[in-house]
Amino acid sequence: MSNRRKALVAVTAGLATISLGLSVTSAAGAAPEATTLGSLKLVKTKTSLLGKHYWYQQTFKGLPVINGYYAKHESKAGVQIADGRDAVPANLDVSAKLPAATANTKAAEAINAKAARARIAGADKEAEKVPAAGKSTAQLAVIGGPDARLVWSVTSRSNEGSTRSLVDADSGSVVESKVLSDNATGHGSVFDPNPVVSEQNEQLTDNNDKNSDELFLAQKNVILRNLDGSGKLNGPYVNIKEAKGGVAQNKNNNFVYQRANDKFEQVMAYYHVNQTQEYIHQLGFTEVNNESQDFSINTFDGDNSFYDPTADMITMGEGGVDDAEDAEVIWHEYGHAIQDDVVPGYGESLQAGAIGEGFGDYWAVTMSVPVSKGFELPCVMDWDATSYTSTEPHCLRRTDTGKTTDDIVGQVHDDGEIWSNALWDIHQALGRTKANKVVLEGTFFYAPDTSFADAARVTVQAARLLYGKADAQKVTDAFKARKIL
Ligand SMILES: [Ca+2]
Ligand SMILES: [Ca+2]
Ligand SMILES: [Ca+2]
Ligand SMILES: [Ca+2]
Ligand SMILES: [Zn+2]
Repeated sequence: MSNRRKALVAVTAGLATISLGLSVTSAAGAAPEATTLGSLKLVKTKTSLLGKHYWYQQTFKGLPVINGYYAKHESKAGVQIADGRDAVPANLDVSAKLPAATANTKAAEAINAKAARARIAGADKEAEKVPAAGKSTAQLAVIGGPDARLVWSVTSRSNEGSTRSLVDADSGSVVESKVLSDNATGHGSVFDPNPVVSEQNEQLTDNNDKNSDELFLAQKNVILRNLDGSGKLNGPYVNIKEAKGGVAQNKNNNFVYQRANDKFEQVMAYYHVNQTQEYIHQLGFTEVNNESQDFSINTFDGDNSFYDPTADMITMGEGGVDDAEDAEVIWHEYGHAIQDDVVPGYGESLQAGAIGEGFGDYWAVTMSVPVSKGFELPCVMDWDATSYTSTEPHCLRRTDTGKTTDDIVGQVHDDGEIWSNALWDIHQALGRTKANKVVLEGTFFYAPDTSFADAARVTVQAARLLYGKADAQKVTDAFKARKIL
C-alpha cells in the first residue's frame, strides 16, 4: 500500500478518545473526492510491563480495510498513537458483483500458477516457496488509498502453508497474492524404524552410543516435511522443545547427524511423529492429537521414556540405546499422547492403563509395518531391547504372546500384551488401513476408566458402523480369542 500515513504521536492522556468516522478531503486535484477513514473496531487489548495497548482494525461500512490499523498505547509515558489507516472514497460501493466462489477459483488459479513457477525456479537454489492452493475462505474487504476498491480477501490453506489473495470484487483480477506462511522441507538422517529391523540383524550393539560403520549404513536420508521454517525441528505436529545439548538449529533446515550426536535423536522424533500424524490424516482423522506435540530429548538418563499428561510432553530417555534411536519407542509414547488427547483424563483404571500400554505397543508395530519387510513384526522395540534382553529376537514386549484375560497380573505393561494381541489380530483380519480406522475410531468412545470389555465393545461398534457386520464379527472374534468378550 502506498500513501500510508504512519504516525506515532505522543498525546496527553486527556486526549485519549479516538475520533471515529473522521472525514478528510484530498487537498490537491481538480475534483476533490470525499474520502473517509471509516470506523475503528477494537480487535485486541494487550498488557505489557509499562501499560496497555489497544489495537483497532480500520473498517469501512462494516468491512475491514486491508492493512488499515490504529493502535493506542497507554502507559506512564502518556498515550501514544500509531495510525496506519488508509483513506477510502466515501461513495465506494460495497456490494460485490463477483460471487465468492468465483473469487476462490481466481485465487486458486493465481496461486497454483505462482507455485508452479516457484517450483521450476527453486529446483535447487533458495527461492521463495509458494504453497499450492488448498481449502479457501473468502471475505469481503476494502482496499484504501489511491487504488481503493472492494475485494474478496481469499485465505487458502494447504499442508504446504497458507496464502492470502485479494481478488477485485468487480473485475475478478487478482490484485495481490501473498504467502502468509510456508511450511519448509528439510533434510535429515534417521533409523527407520530401527537398525535391528532395517538391517535384519539381531547382533548389533549400542556400544555406548559410539558411531560405527554398520550403524551408519543403517541410517537413511529422509525429507523432513512440515517444518515451520524457523530453522528448528518444529512443525504442526512436532515441537522439539528441549534437548540435552540444546535443540538442533540450521537455517537451511539441514539436520543430518550420526547417531553419536545427541541431535540425531531429535531428528528421529521429528521425522517419525510427523510421519505418523500424516498417516493419521490420510486415514481421515483430523483431531487425533492434531497439534505440535512437545518433546524433551535425551533429558532423562534412565532407560525409560514417558508421556506426562500434565505438561503434555513426551520425554525420551537415553539409558542403554538412546530411546529415540528406536522409532518404536517414540511411537509407543506418542500412543499415550493420542489417547490422552482423544479421551481427556485417560487411564484412570488398571485396565485402562493396560489398554494404554497395549495400544502404544500396537501403534509402534503397525507404524513399523510399511518399513519392516515383514521382519519380526510383533516384536516391540527391537533395537532398544538389545540393551536389556539376551534372547533373540530382542523385544521389550510382543503383540502375539497369546495371553488372555486368564493371564491378568495387575501390571499395566504385562496386561497390555493381552490388548495389543487383540489389536494385532484385528490388524491381520481387516488389513492395516481398516484396522487402524476401527481402533482409532473406537478410542473416541472410551471412558477414562474403561475396562477391556467396554473398550472392546465400542471397537466392535466402530467396525460395524464403518464396515458392516462381517468385519465387526472379525473384531469380535479377536477379542473373544483373548477372553475379553
Ligand atoms: Ca544416539
Ligand atoms: Ca545411551
Ligand atoms: Ca534405551
Ligand atoms: Ca519391531
Ligand atoms: Zn507406555
